Amino acid sequence: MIECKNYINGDFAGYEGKRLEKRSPADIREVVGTLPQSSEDEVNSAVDAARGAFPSWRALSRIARGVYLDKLVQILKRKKEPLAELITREMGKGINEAMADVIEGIHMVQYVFGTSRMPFGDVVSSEIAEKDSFMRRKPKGVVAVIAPWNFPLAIPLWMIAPSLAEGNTVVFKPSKESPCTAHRLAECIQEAGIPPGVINIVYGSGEKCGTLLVRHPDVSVVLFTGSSEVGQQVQKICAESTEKMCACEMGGKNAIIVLDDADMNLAVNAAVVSAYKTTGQRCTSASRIIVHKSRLKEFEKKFVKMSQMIRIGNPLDPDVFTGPLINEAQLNKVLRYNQLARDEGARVLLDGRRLSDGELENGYYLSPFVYRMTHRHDCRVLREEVFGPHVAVIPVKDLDQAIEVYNDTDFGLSCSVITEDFRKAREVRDRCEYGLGYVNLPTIGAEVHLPFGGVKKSGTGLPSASTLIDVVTHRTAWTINYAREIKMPQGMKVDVK
Ligand code: UN1
Repeated sequence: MIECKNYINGDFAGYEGKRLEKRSPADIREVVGTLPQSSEDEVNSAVDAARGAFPSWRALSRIARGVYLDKLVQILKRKKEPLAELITREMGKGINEAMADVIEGIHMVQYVFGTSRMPFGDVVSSEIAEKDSFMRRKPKGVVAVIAPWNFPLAIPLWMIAPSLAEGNTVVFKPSKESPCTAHRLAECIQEAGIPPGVINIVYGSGEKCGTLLVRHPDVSVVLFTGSSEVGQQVQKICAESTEKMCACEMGGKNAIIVLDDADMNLAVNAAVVSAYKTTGQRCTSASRIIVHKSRLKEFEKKFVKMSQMIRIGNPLDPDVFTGPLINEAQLNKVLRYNQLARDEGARVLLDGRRLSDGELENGYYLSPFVYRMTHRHDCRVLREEVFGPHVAVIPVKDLDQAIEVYNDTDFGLSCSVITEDFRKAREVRDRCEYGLGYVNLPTIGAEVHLPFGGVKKSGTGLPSASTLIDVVTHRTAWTINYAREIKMPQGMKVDVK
């Protein structure tokens, strides 16, 4: 059992108040850890610590900051196995996926460490030969990181590592559903010798602790990954201040488009992976499969068969494909959407229900719900994010209709097309609205050196992962004159008359 403690100014802080319990979604009898519910004073001390550490951290060379990140990577690599096991126990995804989460986090820190020896600006030409101009990046200050539970290590590190490398300091608030991984990360940060105050961690609810952080006048940037509803609130609060910047990664209603020439085995495999990995609880998960009508029967038959075959159970068992949902509320939400699909006219191909036999009795397990539905703009289940094993198969008559159906949601995160025809793939590339596009692949599985982020309600247009560097830095112009006189651009005269 892990007693999570706020990590402020390099120390694990004491806490007198009532602790929340974090139980395993695979077996709610297991208490994985407990966490504090931070008070306003505690949040303020974390921000003060970050603000206090900012001048000396930014004054280090980028390479010196990178060296700390390299130390962190060495420690994370050594602790890969226990971290992955903890992630699985804490939030219920399969052990292989939990390991991929750890590896993705490590990749981000490695990537950022590598960039510490890369140029961090541009040399820019001037109209005046005697002038040198530069674009130089400067850190913004204190970055608040508010991260979700579905990637307890990778997503925080996507946001923390680039922020630190660029010279910012950080206050990180993990989700109540994944505090223990954050606590272990704090231990790794301490062991890496990252100076006190450079990164601080506070636990608590989004409503209280998250809001306090977002509102705090000393926070310069908010990096948020979570639901669209909360993301919109974060944006509103930040808009009240003139300089506070936020980058929000939010939901998705992602789809795979299966065209008439698709390799069917590939299509079905991509659909199963996209729909059921992490129990459909990735923002990149696919809950819509848009299928050309000439291949509909064949796709449905194979997809339903595979959906019945997947092993659902204890996520620590490496042979299990799909673990539990994160909590009871989420399980009930998925069941409500299953019912809504029926009410909205779905033809149910595979009924999803709560699984409670044997060892599943004490967890939040659900079997896949698969249905066929003709696309209608007013159909809520085809437009709203569900976050669970809930999949619509939507028949279309041609490529144009597939693209139209794909775009008819408020989201635009991840899109995949299964085709052998490069011309059709190009149409999808150019006409579908997404941040992550794939051909002959699942909608999940992005890599850190690419931009990660969507359009419409999926994001604020400031992608994270490698491109987060643009969000946590201010690009400044720096111009030097080497002439003995003032020479102006745009033909401006300087002789004083
Ligand atoms: C998320 O679900 O918020 O592309 C992130 C993927 C992962 C990241 C998902 N690399 O599925």
